[in-house]
Order: sequence, then C-alpha cells, then structure tokens
Amino acid sequence: MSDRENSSSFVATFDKLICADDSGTDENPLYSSQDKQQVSMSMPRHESSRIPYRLLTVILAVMAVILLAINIGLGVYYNQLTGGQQTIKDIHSEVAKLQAAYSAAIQERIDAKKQLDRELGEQQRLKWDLEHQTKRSKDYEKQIHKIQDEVSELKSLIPLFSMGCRHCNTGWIFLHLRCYYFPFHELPRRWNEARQFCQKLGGDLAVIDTPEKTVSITNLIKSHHDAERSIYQGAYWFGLSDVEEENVWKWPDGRRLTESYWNDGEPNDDNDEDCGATYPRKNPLKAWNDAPCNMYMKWICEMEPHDII
Ligand code: MMA
Ligand code: CA
Repeated sequence: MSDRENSSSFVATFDKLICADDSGTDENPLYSSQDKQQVSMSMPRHESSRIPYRLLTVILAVMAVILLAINIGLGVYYNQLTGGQQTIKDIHSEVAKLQAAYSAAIQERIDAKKQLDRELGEQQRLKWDLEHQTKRSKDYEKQIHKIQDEVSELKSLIPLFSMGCRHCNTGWIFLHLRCYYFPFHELPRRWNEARQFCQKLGGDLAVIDTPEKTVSITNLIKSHHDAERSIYQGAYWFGLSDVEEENVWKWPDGRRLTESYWNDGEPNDDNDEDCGATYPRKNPLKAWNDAPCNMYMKWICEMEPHDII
C-alpha cells in the first residue's frame, strides 16, 4: 500500500468518524452539514486533510523526542543528584571516621605524653640512684683499699711472731721486718763517715731495695722535713755507691743494684758523684740522686732485729 492510498484511507476513516458524530446529533452548530459542505467546497478534499496530519505527526514526533530528551536529562540529573547525595553521605561518613580517628590519635597522644612523663620521672630517679650508688661504690672502694693496707701491714707482722719476739734497739724504727735509724740530731757527715757510724752500732747504711721500703722511708723523712727548706737540705745518705766501678751501683753487702728509684736524669755523675742519697720528694719512686761522696748530709742506718736479751 502506497503513502497516498494510506492517507486517503485514513481520511476516509476520519470522515466517517466525523459523519457518524454529526449524524448522531444536531446539537453542535459548528459541525452542521452546511459547514461541512463549505469546507469541502473551499479546498480539494484530499489536500486539506493530509498536511495537518503530517505536521501533527512531525510535531508529535518532535515533542516525543523532546520529551524523551527531557526524560533522559532528568534521569541523568536525578542520577547525578542521587550520586552527589551519595558522595555527600560518603564524605560525611569519611569526615566522621576521620574525626573519630583524630580524637583517638589525640587521646593516644595524651596517653603517650603521660607515659613519657612517667618514664622520664622513672629515668630521673634511676639517674639519682645511679649517682648515689656510684658514690657509695667509690666510698666502698676507698674502704677496701684502706682495709687492704691494714691487712698487708698486719700480714707483715706475722713473720715477726713466727720468728719469736724480736725487736729493734731504742731509737731505731721497725719497718718491713728491719730496724732503721735516722740520726736526726747528729751533725751531717760524709758518706764513708756515716757508714762507719752505722757499722759501729752493729749495722750498715740502709738498703732500699723494694718499693714498700722507699715509700715508708720517703714518708718518714718527709715528715721530718721543714717544707720551707730546699729538699737538698733534707738529703740522707743510704747504702748505695759506684765507687769501685763507675756506673756499677752496689749495696754494702756487694749485691748489685737491680730495682732503683732514681729521680729523672739521675744518676748523672755530675761532679764525680759515686754515692747514693735519698730526698723527701713527692714521688718516693723517684727519690734518689747520685751525689759527691764527700758531701755532708744526714744518713740512714739499718740492722736486723734481734732477740730480747
Ligand atoms: C744538682 C744535680 C744533681 C747533682 C747535684 C749536686 C741540685 O742537684 O745536678 O744531679 O747530683 O746538683 O749537688
Ligand atoms: Ca747527681
């Protein structure tokens, strides 16, 4: 069926409808049979009916398209709107989560600060305790050294008891199991004369052959030395010389010197110096000097302790 046939059958149908409508009633004056005749007469029948329908179809189609577009637009907008609302909801919930996390972090920070303060306090207490314990330990160390000194001094007496009751002559001093004499009130003598003095008393010039002996003897001569005077005025002969052979230092019994307590730079044989002298020096391990044997100075004698007669 062609377009033309189609539209003419549609017009015929439409005519029928209008005729059926008009023939049913005469109440509507607009559609009187006279008017119809006038319309039919003013334009050819098939032209006048076809154009408005086509137009109407186009308008309807356009409107349908517009409506569809509006519908789609509204749908999209609605989607965006609901999507946006969802996003806002999500943001709200994210913000709430972040706030909760922030509050938790703040609380954690407060707790951590408290913990840190507690630990700092504890650390401070430990530091004080450590200082206190260090001081106590130093005190104990000092006490231990003191006790050790006392013990070694008492130990040094043990052989004396095992030897029986031996003693030193009046005016002599018992030191390290030997008797020593310091003639503080005698006039100074040369080395040889000093030695003779000691020998007459049954002894000889002192042998200072251990660190303990040089410490005890130096302490003793220091305690008798006037600090105002030069240490050379506090010099004492002892039993060491290299008279027989230069730089071969020997004790009175002929034994060679092994361990020595020379001052720095000594012995220097400065002026034909073959005799040993000891001085009230600060360091008892550096107390000796070689001096000319004809110099006049005090001296130290030594002899063995003996049984009580
Ligand atoms: C200096 C020094 C010593 C030397 C004496 C002699 C004061 O010390 O050279 O080595 O034995 O002089 O008096
Ligand atoms: Ca010297």
